[in-house]
Amino acid sequence: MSQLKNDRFLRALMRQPVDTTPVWIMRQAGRYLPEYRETRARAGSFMDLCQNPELACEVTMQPLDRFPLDAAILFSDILTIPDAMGLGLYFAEGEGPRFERPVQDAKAIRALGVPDPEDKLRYVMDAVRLIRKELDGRVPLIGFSGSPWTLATYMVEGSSSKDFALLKGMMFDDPDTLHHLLGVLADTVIAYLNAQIAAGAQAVMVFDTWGGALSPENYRKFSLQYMQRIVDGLTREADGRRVPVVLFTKGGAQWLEDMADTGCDALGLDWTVEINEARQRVGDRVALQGNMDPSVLYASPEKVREETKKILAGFGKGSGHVFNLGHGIHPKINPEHVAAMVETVHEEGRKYHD
Ligand code: 1CP
Repeated sequence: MSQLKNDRFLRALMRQPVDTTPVWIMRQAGRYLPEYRETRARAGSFMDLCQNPELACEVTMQPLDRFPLDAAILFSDILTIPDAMGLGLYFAEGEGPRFERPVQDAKAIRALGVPDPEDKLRYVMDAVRLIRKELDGRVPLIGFSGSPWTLATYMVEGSSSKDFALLKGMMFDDPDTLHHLLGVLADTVIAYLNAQIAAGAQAVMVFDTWGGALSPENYRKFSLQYMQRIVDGLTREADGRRVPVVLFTKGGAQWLEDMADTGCDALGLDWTVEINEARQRVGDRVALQGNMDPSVLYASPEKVREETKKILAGFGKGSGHVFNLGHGIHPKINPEHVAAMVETVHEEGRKYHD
């Protein structure tokens, strides 16, 4: 494997010195880019795009060719796991993800097994291998997965949900069945992320998009406990280098200390917490990734620059900050505003590193 030409993302996650603050963007390959829409139209469905390693590699590279980003993220989706478990993922036009066979009772849940990542999810590993080749050491590649709790919301509800009625009903009435599901998912995520690392992922991120919908007690029991199992089960070194693990619970700002206690390397932050407060609370235990409100990018480039500077100043001097949005970029954002953000991070970021 070739040497990394730009490793400031990995160094910042390890809180090692960097020349300037690294930046990448959640959902950086996606519908706000005309070149993504073009490839997506050529692929057919969203799943056709994910399952074709050449096309997945092409869209992974698109944002890097436009902006000087410091990391690439595998183009895929968190819902490849339930699809590989047999739930039948599909995307109805303009409606988001759906499952043909959601798992809504103990019988369906007890029948689930852990899929072999090099079999049913081989297309993901092939994409990782191809992207690493194509990157040729330009920047590191991030692998990812959903958290067990977040995957369970889609698997039980059968689609996106606002209130998680079925899943939360199960949580209170039949917690043993839910714990069984979450246990199978944790084992699956460990195997899946370790396979991504073996295939070439140089950092991994766990997206707990819906953990913030839980009470503190139930967050610990039904989401954090399983992310802890994942952190404990992951390969933490590859090619003689640490493979950092980033945990992100959207709406989880009140639990940052507990998340840091898992032994992960970094926390993703949404924009509901001040980054300086988050830094004080976690101290030097973990690095922080975030946390600009994605809606800032609707404003003028001047305003985008101003808000970007505020986040950099909020974290302050020293390593341990990876600039990002607090959640995925929206499809209607003008790519020129993104360019203003990325440029400002690199220029202004120098002030905070010796
Ligand atoms: O039509 C299209 O092109 C589909 C839009 C789309 C895209 C671009 C979906 C469907 N997934 C993705 C890619 C994707 N999803 C990435 C790619 C890599 C990159 O960042 O460039 C990643 C990391 C994800 C992760 C993902 N998918 C999450 C976790 C992160 C988050 O944003 O909270 C979740 C919850 C999903 C489920 C999903 N897949 C797609 C959509 C529209 C959704 C969200 C549905 C919902 O809101 O409930």
